[in-house]
Amino acid sequence: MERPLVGILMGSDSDLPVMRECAAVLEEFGIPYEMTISSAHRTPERTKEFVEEAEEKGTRVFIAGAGLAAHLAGFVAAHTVLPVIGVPLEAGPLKGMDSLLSTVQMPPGVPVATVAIGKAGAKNAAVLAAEILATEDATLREKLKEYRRRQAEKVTEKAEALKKG
Ligand code: RP5
Repeated sequence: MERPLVGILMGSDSDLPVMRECAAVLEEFGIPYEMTISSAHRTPERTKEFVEEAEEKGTRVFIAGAGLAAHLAGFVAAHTVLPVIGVPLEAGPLKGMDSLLSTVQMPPGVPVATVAIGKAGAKNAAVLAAEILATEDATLREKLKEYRRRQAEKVTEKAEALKKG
C-alpha cells in the first residue's frame, strides 16, 4: 500500500460530508491519504495514537476538521511538529464562528494553519497540503499550476456565457 502523505482527522461522522470534499481534492492531485474519525475530547488517546502512528508511516501533513469547541487541530499540533491545517466546521448555533476561533487562536509556538469555515476550507486544506508537499515535488507543483489554470478557464468561460446571454 502507498504510504499516506496526508492524515485527515475529523471529530465526528457528522463532519464527513464536508471533509469528503477535502479527500476528493487530494485524490485529484493523486496524493495518498488516510482518513479517520477521532475526537480531541471524546477519544484523546486514540487521536494521539493516530498521529504518532501516521508520523511513523511517513505522513507529512495533517488536516483536522471539527465543529463547536474545535480543539482537534490544536490537539494534533500538540503531538507533532509536522504542519497541521485546521478546518473549522459549522456544527451548531454559532455557525462555525466557535470552531473558527477555537482552531485559529493557538498560543505562540504551536501553530495551526487555519482555513475558511466549511466546504471552502475543506477544499483549501487539501490544496494547501498539496502546496506544502510540492515544495519538494516538481511534478506536484506542475499539477497545482494546472489546477490554477483550469480555475481561471472556468471563470473566463462563465464570463463569456454571461456576455452571450
Ligand atoms: C465536534 O462536535 C465534531 O467535530 C462535530 O463537528 C461536532 C458535533 O459532533 P456530533 O455530536 O455530531 O458527533 O466534536
